[in-house]
Amino acid sequence: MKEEFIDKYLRKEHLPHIWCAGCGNGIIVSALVEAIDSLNIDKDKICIVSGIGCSSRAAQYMNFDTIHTLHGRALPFAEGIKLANPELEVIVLTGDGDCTAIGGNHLIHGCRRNIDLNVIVFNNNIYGMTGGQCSPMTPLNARTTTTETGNTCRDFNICKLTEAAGATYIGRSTVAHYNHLVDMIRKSFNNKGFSIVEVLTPCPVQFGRRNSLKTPSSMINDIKEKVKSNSDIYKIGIFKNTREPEYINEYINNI
Ligand SMILES: Cc1ncc(C[n+]2csc(CCOP(=O)(O)OP(=O)(O)O)c2C)c(N)n1
Ligand code: SF4
Repeated sequence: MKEEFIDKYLRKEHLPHIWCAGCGNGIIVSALVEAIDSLNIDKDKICIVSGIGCSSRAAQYMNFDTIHTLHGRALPFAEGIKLANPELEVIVLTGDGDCTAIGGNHLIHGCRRNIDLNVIVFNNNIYGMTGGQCSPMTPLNARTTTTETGNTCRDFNICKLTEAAGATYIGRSTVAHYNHLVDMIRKSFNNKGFSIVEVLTPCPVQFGRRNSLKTPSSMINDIKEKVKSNSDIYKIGIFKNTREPEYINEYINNI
């Protein structure tokens, strides 16, 4: 991350961070602050909300108004904050487990309401913080501590899931495509409605070493290969960007 961004956007007193060497989480934080900086958004108009997990720790390191909430509950907290103060840009940082397992119901209803939030899903395909259990976004056949012989369940395609549920900005990028990632996040801020950016990111410690991807570089190469395969679940880009009635506007108009 650029030195000036560390001074401007991070809580240096909370560093060093807890993330393992080769974890992709720091790259996502860097892309997020770069997107915020490029849009010149007033720091006091931003609130960052996270759940629990390695990824959700990001909120603690960021020098904004932040709230590190409960596992799976970042979205209800964020919705409450946005309802109380619609002027705020509310950003949600969440892991694939946090967002689609325990928090999955909040996700689909947040999309259905089209409430104006910016959600960034750190998709490392696993529960990193708690020792590598299977998540709803663990690929078929992948080995985890709860699927030692290979995952027998299909994984969610979160972009399709949120499209069906009603989100109005949907994008996917990866930590191996940094400029693209900054762009996906930057564009999500222009949407007045529920925005979601899925970010494919490596967890070499809990996912990689169980799945023949022991080094961080092999994980990054694997992400690049998956993107090149152009299969539905690894395609990157914007999949939806539409203007539709937003929950708070509708609510206020109906009073
Ligand atoms: C109510 C509740 N259930 C379970 C947990 C334990 N827990 C903490 S983090 C986590 C999973 C984290 O996985 P993910 O959201 O994918 O984030 P990552 O650590 O991979 O970034 C779990 C199950 C908890 N803290 N609270
Ligand atoms: S366990 Fe995985 S997600 Fe958690 S900090 Fe380590 S590499 Fe990152």
